[in-house]
Amino acid sequence: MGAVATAGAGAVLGGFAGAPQARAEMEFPLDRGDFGGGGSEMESVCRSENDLYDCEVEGDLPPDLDGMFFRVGPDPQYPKPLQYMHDIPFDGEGHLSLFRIQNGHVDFRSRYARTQRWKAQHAARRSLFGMYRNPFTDDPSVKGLSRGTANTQIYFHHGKLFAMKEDSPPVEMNPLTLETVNDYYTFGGDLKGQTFTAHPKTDPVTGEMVAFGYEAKGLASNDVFVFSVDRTGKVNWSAWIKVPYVGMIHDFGVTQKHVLFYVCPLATNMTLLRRGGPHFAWDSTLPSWLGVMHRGGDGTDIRWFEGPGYMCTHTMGAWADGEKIYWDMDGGDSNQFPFFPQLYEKWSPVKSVGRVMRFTADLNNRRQKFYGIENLYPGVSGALSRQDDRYHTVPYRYGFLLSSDRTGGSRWAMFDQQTRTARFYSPGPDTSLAEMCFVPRKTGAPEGDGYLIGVASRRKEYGRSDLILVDTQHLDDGPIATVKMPYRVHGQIHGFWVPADQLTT
Ligand code: V55
Ligand code: FE
Repeated sequence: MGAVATAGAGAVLGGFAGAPQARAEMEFPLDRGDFGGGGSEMESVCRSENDLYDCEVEGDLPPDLDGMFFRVGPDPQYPKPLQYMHDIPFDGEGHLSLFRIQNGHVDFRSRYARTQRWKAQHAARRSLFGMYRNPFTDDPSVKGLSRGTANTQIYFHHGKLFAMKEDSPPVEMNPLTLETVNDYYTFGGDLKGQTFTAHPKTDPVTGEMVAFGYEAKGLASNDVFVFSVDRTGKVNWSAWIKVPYVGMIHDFGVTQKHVLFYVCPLATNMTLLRRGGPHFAWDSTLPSWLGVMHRGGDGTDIRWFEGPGYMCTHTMGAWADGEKIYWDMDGGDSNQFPFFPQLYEKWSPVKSVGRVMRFTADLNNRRQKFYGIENLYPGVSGALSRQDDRYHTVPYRYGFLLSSDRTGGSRWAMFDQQTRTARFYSPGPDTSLAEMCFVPRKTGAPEGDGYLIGVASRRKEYGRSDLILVDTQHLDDGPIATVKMPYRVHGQIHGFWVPADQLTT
């Protein structure tokens, strides 16, 4: 996935002029940096939906491991019209895969989410949607359809599996067949906003799922809808808040008592949108804001703490001690998504390096204006923080990060927040790792006791994929099992593990 090099605001804003254009025939661009590029070339788009019953397994899968590992990522269904060929990699249609693990066997399946957008393009046999989150660039025929691609994360709650994109409501999928059940899920009509995050959180005490959506009253609106859903799927609390400025709010934090928002300078840019560009641009003149509100309230209590213009995307964990909140995220000093334009300066790879940060704010301190910042592991860089998902909203001990070593090789890091130490699984130089998920060893296993699961790409084999399982007690020993795929599976953003016993309870 190529990055668009940008010079300054003028060059950037000038670059996206033009209206959508119909094309008579479908040609796949050869340059993989172009949207939908590469066509049939290795390491380019995938597009093929696959079933593989009884995958080849090297090593031993734990015989009692029973569950589903889901992943999803953008996989362009069709190349874009020429003037949108340089769309960003986040705009491909959501392609899901499922590794069903049971009795030491693995069955693989992959399917596109049949979103409204996918169905319209399928019927037309071409791309109908223009730039990333830019409705001004769409073919007139798709007016009124959801633009959602369902390409970012999978989540499971009240017996339902959702595929999500933060600009639209979740898409409900059948967790065993990956058939699309509902292309616009609204929690029985109680999702009052038009959007839904890719990163809901589940409260392990109440079983509630807490979620939000930003730009919830339409394009570039400063409204956020925040709500919770009980174990049966009923919305049991909701509130509206407003953000200090409109920008990407990719993830959020939830404690037993609070909801936390982080607004950072990847700002929604109407000028860019009107000129046919992508949704966001990096505006280094802006600060970041950390908002804290109470769950169960009406949102008027939200308090915003100011901070430097960092870019943070993913929550490792969040909790509260009374009215003092603690929020761990990975983040960099500046823009981490170089394919979004920089308004004022050149993109800096050094400033974008991600570290694990701890943010704090104390609601009982009336004078606190700025949130507290601590760099927890200065020597470890990475992105895509995770935790043992059973510890959302409560104090936690173990965190995970897709890290890179000094040579740029990828590795999985496991942090012990109690001892402030990190351990690693490093696959060696010829493999790149995707984000990992934590899998509890069994129902009720202690925090962090289990496996890390995720996809490895073998660079010397044209990116052929293996699914690997590493024991968290023995990261150094390498995978206990490797599911050897005979091809490269489609790319992913996030993955999600669902234990089989959750399907029936
Ligand atoms: C992210 C991914 C997205 C997106 C916004 O990983 C943020 C962060 C795959 O799409 O639209
Ligand atoms: Fe994410």
